Amino acid sequence: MKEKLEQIKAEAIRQINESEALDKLNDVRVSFLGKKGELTAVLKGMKDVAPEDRPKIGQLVNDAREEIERVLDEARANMERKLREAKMRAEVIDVTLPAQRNKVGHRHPNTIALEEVERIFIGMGYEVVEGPEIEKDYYNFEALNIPADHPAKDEQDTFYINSDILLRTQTSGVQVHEMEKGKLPIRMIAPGRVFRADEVDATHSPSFHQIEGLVIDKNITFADLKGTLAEFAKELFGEDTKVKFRPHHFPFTEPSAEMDVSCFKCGGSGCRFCKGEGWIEILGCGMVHPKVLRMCNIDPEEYTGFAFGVGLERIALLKYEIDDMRLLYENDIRFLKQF
Ligand code: 2NL
Repeated sequence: MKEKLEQIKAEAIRQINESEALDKLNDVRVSFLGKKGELTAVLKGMKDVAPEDRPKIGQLVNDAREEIERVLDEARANMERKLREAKMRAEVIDVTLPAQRNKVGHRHPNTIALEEVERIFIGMGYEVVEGPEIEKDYYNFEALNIPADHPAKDEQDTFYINSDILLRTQTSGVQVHEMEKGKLPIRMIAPGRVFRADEVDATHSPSFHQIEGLVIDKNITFADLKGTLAEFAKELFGEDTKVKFRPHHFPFTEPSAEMDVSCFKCGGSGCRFCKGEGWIEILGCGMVHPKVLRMCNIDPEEYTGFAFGVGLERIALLKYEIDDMRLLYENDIRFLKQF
């Protein structure tokens, strides 16, 4: 009996030492100490032992049980300690590591260009004013000396909501509203989205952005227009930028002009960027037509003014050397993050 107990004990200890996980240890506990375990079987066999030997054998069984339990507990404690240590090593936090940076988005090239233009004009004392994208025919056309039969009002170019209301084709309406308020002088720019029924291609979109500017005061002349826009061009494209004005026609200004800037790539000698011209067309401008002033209750004998309009996408494409306007609307992050 004693030998049998020694054998059981040795086998239990051997299995304990071989166990690599806590559940294996538990299996060993069950198979030796459990209700149907080997030691329990020995106790059940006591009825075959001579009564005088029973206490001794009982003592031996208990000793074996205690020994196995002790080895089991020791093994479990060991295993748990090792697991804890491994966990500590795996979860170690190095507080000296740099923090993970938050990914910050990018401003759209249109926004960068707009904020640049706004910065320049705010610096010259202008106010930035916004207005409705859905506008009355009167504010978009009529008040700007574009009468009912003018080709600019063609159904093909304009999104009409009804015969009286449309998606604005220019932001001039914002300036008409401002003039109607009767607070003079005015120095403002009106940036915003405008709409034309144009086919999409590399330089056209049915929805794009315009920045118009308006100055109304006493004694404003074409010299003020030239000086202001020359300064704007220098700030936007560089100190060496030259400007030239070509006569043009707009219904809302008289005289009218288009302004070119010397090519900021080649300085004016002609290159691929300016198509060998040396000049790049940048905006339209002119002295506010007396009819427009009168329609806004401003006396053209007392006040004069100049106005201009520039395409925001055109500036963004030029400034960042983008050759297709559609890239501005696709919102591909790989494109946007370059600016
Ligand atoms: C262009 C350039 C221009 C204006 C816009 C304007 C606004 C008022 C009065 C007079 Cl309220 N003029 N805006 C003036 C000249 C040019 O835009 O290429 N437009 C088609």
